[in-house]
Amino acid sequence: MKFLDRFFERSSRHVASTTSRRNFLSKLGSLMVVGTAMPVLLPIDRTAKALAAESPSAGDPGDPNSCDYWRYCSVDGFLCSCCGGSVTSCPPGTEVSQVTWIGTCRNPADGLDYIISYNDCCGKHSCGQCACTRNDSEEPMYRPFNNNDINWCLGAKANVYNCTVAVIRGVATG
Ligand code: ABN
Repeated sequence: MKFLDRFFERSSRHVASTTSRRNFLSKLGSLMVVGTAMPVLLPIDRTAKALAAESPSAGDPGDPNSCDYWRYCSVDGFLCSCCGGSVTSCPPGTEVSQVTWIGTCRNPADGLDYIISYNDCCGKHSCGQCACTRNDSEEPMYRPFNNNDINWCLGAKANVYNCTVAVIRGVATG
């Protein structure tokens, strides 16, 4: 019986100490501190912001069929939006290259810099429409890692180049 008394006393004390108002407030305080530190400590997924910029709206100004469209700041090739595809999708019958050229373009709507990948669409002869050569931050061919005059279809199943898409991959920070 003494054992049971002690057991129930201890459990009741434990429940009382862990459910007190002070304990609740201290836990809430800890959570708040951790919550404010989280964005600084953890890598943040900014895909939502990037996807918001994907939707054609006031947040994505300009004409995707024009070389002047903000996402094409570092493009070199035929725009898929003029070739039966769109700014983000390849024309039917072509496949997207997995190896690609990456640029950083400023969206005039929100002033943010976005990481854009310029994937080539492969498997059909050159589209020939809307040829664009903007090349922000591009460097000469003797620095191949910083040059975008490259047929990325050479890394795909079908090596024939058709056109280029411009896909937002994220928001550039720092
Ligand atoms: N990345 C566009 C491209 C394709 C073929 C040749 C030059 C540039």
